[in-house]
Amino acid sequence: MERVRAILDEASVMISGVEDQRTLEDLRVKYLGKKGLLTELIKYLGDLPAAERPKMGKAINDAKNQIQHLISDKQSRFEDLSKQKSLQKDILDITLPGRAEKTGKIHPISRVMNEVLEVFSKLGFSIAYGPDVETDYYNFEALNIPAHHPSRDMWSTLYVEGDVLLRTHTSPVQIRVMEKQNPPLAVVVPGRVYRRDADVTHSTVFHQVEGFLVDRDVTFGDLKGALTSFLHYIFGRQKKVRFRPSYFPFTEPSAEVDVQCVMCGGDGCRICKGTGWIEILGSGMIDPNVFKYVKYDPEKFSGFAFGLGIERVAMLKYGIDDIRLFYQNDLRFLRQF
Ligand code: FA5
Repeated sequence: MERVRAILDEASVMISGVEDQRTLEDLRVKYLGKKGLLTELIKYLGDLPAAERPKMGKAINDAKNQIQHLISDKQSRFEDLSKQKSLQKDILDITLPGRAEKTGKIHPISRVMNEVLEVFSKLGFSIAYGPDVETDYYNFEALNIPAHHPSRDMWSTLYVEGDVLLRTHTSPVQIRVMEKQNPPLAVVVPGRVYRRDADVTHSTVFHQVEGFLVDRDVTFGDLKGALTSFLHYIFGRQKKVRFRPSYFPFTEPSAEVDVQCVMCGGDGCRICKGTGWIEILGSGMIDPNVFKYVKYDPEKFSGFAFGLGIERVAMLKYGIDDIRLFYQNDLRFLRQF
């Protein structure tokens, strides 16, 4: 019995002094394990007189329970401690401001394109589309530009193969629509076009919106009226614009429209090549020869057409001095719109 008490006393002192899990486990094995001190004592029970065995057995069991109790206590204290430590380490400050999600923006070219289409749809125009890969016939021939004609030089054309090319303007869609529909019609055509062209105001791939209106008694006054309303919508009434006589094989008479250069306010700079103006569109009264290709009677019908450069409009609207910025996808640039 003394030995039991001595083991219990020693275990109590040892367990209360333990500071880590591993030593605690060692102590459990030492006192309660299969070969532990108390388990060893049980082996000697058989040597005792039968009358003393129950008393002794109970004393060993009680000692075992007490030691188990001390170990469990210590164990749960260790667990609390490590929980506290990890809470301190992984502290979550719910008062910190959150990280804002970066949201996408509509690209300035799409934005201007949508705005232009919206203005023309308010003026009663419907929308049509045509292919980027075109034939010589639609891009040139049916627009009154025969193969031998020097005006082909106006469009630095990228050919795919033979008579197949990347359209140099949206004008071929005029022919495609007029082949299928009879006047009266008022249509706009948004699309990508391609030319072997590149500098601060010229891109190899750029966007145009074609517009055309055919009816009886359409005059140059109608063209000027429609385009002036459009320009006022887009740039405001205070912006200076001018109609300048020009030449296109598929219109007669023809005019180009310039807007005062935003970079220099009209004084002349590298963007406007010293002229003070930036050209945004070509236009004119549809040439009667074009009507012959689509079997419209030029005696009955007349019409106007125009082709607008979207990048140029965006440059003027937002004061952008290099067309290439639109295609570089630099987020610092794109986030400003
Ligand atoms: C044409 O493409 C004619 N099809 C326009 C037209 C349509 C005239 C209907 C009459 C009737 P032009 O080559 O000038 O014309 O181009 C029209 C507009 O596209 C220009 O005013 C300019 O704003 C824009 N543009 C032309 N080349 C480029 C380029 N390389 N990069 C960006 N914009 C360009």
